[in-house]
This record gives sequence, structure tokens and C-alpha cells, in this order.
Amino acid sequence: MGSNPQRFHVMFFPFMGHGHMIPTLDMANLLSSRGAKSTIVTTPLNSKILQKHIDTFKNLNPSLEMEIQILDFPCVQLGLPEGCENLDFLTLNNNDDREVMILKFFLSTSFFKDQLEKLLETTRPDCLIADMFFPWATKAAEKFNVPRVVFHGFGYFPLCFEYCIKLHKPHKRVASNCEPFVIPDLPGNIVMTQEQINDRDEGTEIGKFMMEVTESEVKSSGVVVNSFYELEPDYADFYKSVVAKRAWNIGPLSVLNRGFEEKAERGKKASVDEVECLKWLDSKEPNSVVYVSFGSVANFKNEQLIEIAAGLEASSKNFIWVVRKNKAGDNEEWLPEGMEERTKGRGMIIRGWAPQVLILDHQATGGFVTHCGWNSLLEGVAAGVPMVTWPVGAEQFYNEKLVTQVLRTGVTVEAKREVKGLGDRISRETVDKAVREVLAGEEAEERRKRAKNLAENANAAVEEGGSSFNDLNSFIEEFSS
Ligand code: AWU
Repeated sequence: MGSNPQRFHVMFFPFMGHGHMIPTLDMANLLSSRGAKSTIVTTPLNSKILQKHIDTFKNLNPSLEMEIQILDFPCVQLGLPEGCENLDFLTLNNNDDREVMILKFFLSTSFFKDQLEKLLETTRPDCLIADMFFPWATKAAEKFNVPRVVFHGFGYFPLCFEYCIKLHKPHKRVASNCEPFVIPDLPGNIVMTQEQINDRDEGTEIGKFMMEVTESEVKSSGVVVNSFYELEPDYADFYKSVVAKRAWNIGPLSVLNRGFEEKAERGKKASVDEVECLKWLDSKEPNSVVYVSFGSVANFKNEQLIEIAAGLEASSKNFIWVVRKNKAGDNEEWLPEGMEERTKGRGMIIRGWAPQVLILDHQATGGFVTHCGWNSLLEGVAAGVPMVTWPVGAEQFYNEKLVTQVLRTGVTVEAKREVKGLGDRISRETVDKAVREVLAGEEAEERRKRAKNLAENANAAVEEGGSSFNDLNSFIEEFSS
């Protein structure tokens, strides 16, 4: 079907990490389901991951107009390992130069600039939604009068949090890195400590890069947010009145995937048979299983994994635990001897990738031990599942405060900072206590009620007349030429 030149055309350019590609794919599907043409720009290897999902979406709705445009990303020439086109490649193992290579990966994406300009010149989309980690995209789009909208991947709360931290620098005025302080101007009287602040020093390479990110957002045509107003109203209002000229909340994007195939294949192919996984859950009582996953980037040392394993066993609760390891066969020093056999029937360990939304949406799932990555947080909210918050890095320590202090649908393991040394390890006793607390503790019923209420709001927001449905309408009106 030839593309209709009058059709509203949106170009998406996601950072090459699952936490950014998954919501972008959902956004492209959403815009196309509203009659737009969606183009996703990516690299050769990532195009294979995305094309599978686009085919699934098109099988379900043949009228969708979605395509992929591929740009070169010569990894070796850029000083990266061969085939390193996704953050996954660098974060699966805890090798020594991991942090150096991750920074090099982020900075190397500026290589795309010239290719993007050529693509914009020939395709002239009505709007470019480019990832926050591509600060050069604002200028590139300006050359061809294409409005550039920023997609961060996370919600208003962390965006406002970062804004107040940068403006007031409260963490620079405390005597020690564990002295608590309130975040100035941020609604809700949020208390934090310096060691949990992810504020890169402006003198460092990453600090300079993040300043460029902020500048490019100020100069952009606005921000599209994977969130819904009823989740964080005070922060949506603060962001739109104080931080950014224009923002549109169009999420939760995950709830648009209602069918089995869409939910089963989000991100990568699951390491378990999805049907078997659902059958296992069908055999469990409602709200009796705790799902444990730390996203697509985090990677724990074996000593920490052993504590998680021992804590889950001691809790005597049902669990599904996702471990970011290659398939069984690697030396599994992270697994206590005989633990898998002893917990057979009530425990499932998934090595690699889990069908996360399928699991969260199942009625047997009653608790979610999460690192508070924004997509996971939102998927847990949309599924009405109370959480155990265990942030690891990025803006996850901020997201944790939303869950525990504002929404009050979660219990914290009190992670102090990004796990650096063994001293930061979360003990098996803490894991055991948190799992019991979230499933059946004193406050559990109250938390579950609040979580279920939020889930209703999440699903209503994307329905016709809902807050996200309406914000998407105004986004489309704003940028349809
Ligand atoms: P999520 O945002 O939960 O976590 P990360 O992968 O860590 O990605 C940014 O994304 C966050 O703001 C950052 O804090 C950082 C980053 N998934 C799955 O389906 N199976 C698995 O086994 C593991 C993950 C999916 C999950 C979610 C995504 C992970 C925006 O967190 O459902 O959609 O992968 O994203």
C-alpha cells in the first residue's frame, strides 16, 4: 500500500537499549493505530528485534503503517566490540571495563548525526521523537524545520526531581553522604541522601554529555512522557508549569498490548515457554506469587544473587526470579546448592529474559521485587501489583520515592546506593522479610487496595476520553502539518 503523503508522519529514534526501544515500539504502534505513519530509525541488529514486533502488530491490524529505517553503526571503527549495537551486549557480564565501554557506547551514538540529517532531508516527517541520549538531534532536525520532541523513557516525578536537584544542589550542602535532606521546591516533601543522587560532576565527560542533553531539551519542541496524569498529578503540573514549555503524557504504553502475542514477545524472545509459564501461574492462588526482576541492564555479582536465592527460599513464598545470565550451563556459583530442587513447585528461576507483562498481569502475581526502572514501575502500576523497591542506579532511587512516599504501594529494601562493594549487599534476611511483607504483611491489604485503584486509573487513562487519550489528541493536532 503506497504511503499517503498527507498522512501524519512521525519518526522515532530510540536509544539502543530495551528500556528505550520497548516503549518506543509501543508509541509507534499507538500513533499508527490513530492513523499516522510511524518510522522507527535504528541499526541493523536492532532492526531484527523491532521488525518481529512490527509484524505482530501488523498481523493484528493490517491497516497500520509502520516501517524501519536502518542507519550504519560501525562498532569496531567506533572502538566498540563487533556487534555491540545494544546496551544488552555490554551489560550481560560484569567485566572490568564495563562502565568505560558503556560510556563509549553512549557517546558513540553521535555518529548517527549526518545519517539522520540525510534521512530528515529526504523524508521530511511532521515530527521527530528522538531519545534524550541524542542531544544533537535537536539541531539536526532544525536544519530541515522538523520539530524535535524528546523522549526520556521515564516519568514526570524523576524529571522534576532531576530539575530541582540541578537547580538547588541540596546534596552539595550536607555534611555526609548519608545525611537525609528534603528536595527543595519538589512537591511532596521528598527526603533523599547524597549517595542516592545520580548527579554527574559537570567536569566529567558524562557530566558534559548530560548538560548537552538538558540544553537540547530546552531547545526542543517539547517532551512526550510515558505516564498518565492520575499517577503523578502534582509532578505533571509542576513539570508543565515550571520545567518544560510543553509535555504530553500518553501512557502507560504497555497497556495498549492486550493480546497474548503482544505481551509475550515484548523486548526479546523469552527464555521460557510463555504458555508453560502461564500454566504454572494458573496453578497458584491469587496474589500468592512474588515476581523478581531488575530490568534489562542491571547485573548483580554472584554474592548478591546468593543472598536473593537464600532469601526467596527462606520466605517459603511462591516466586518467579529472573536472573540475567546466559542459559543454564554457565558455572552457576550464584545458586546455592540444591536450592532449585528444594523450592521445586513453588519457585521458578528464569535465566535470561521473562515475559514480564504476561507475569505481572496474571492474578496469581501478588508482589513485584523491582529495581524501579520506569517501564517496570509503570507495568507494575498498570497490573495493580504492590512492589518491593530495590533501586540500582540511573534515576531508580528517585522512582523508588514515588512508589514508597507518594503512591504508598511499596516496601523498600533500603538499598543505600548503587551496589559498589560487598558491604552494600542486601542480606537474605532483608529479602525474606520484604517478600513476606509485600504479600501478607500488616499493611499489605491497604497497599494492594491503593495499587488496584491506580491500575483502574492507568487503564482508564488510555481509553477514549481518558487523560492520556486526550493528551495524545493534542499532540497529534500540534504536529500534524
Ligand atoms: P525498565 O525501565 O524496567 O528497566 P531497564 O531495562 O533498566 O531500562 C529507563 O529504562 C529507566 O528509566 C532506567 O531506570 C532503566 C532503563 N523486560 C522483560 O520483558 N523481561 C525481562 O526479563 C526484563 C525486562 C522488560 C520490562 C520493561 C523493560 C525494562 C527508561 O531502568 O517489561 O518493559 O524490559 O525496562
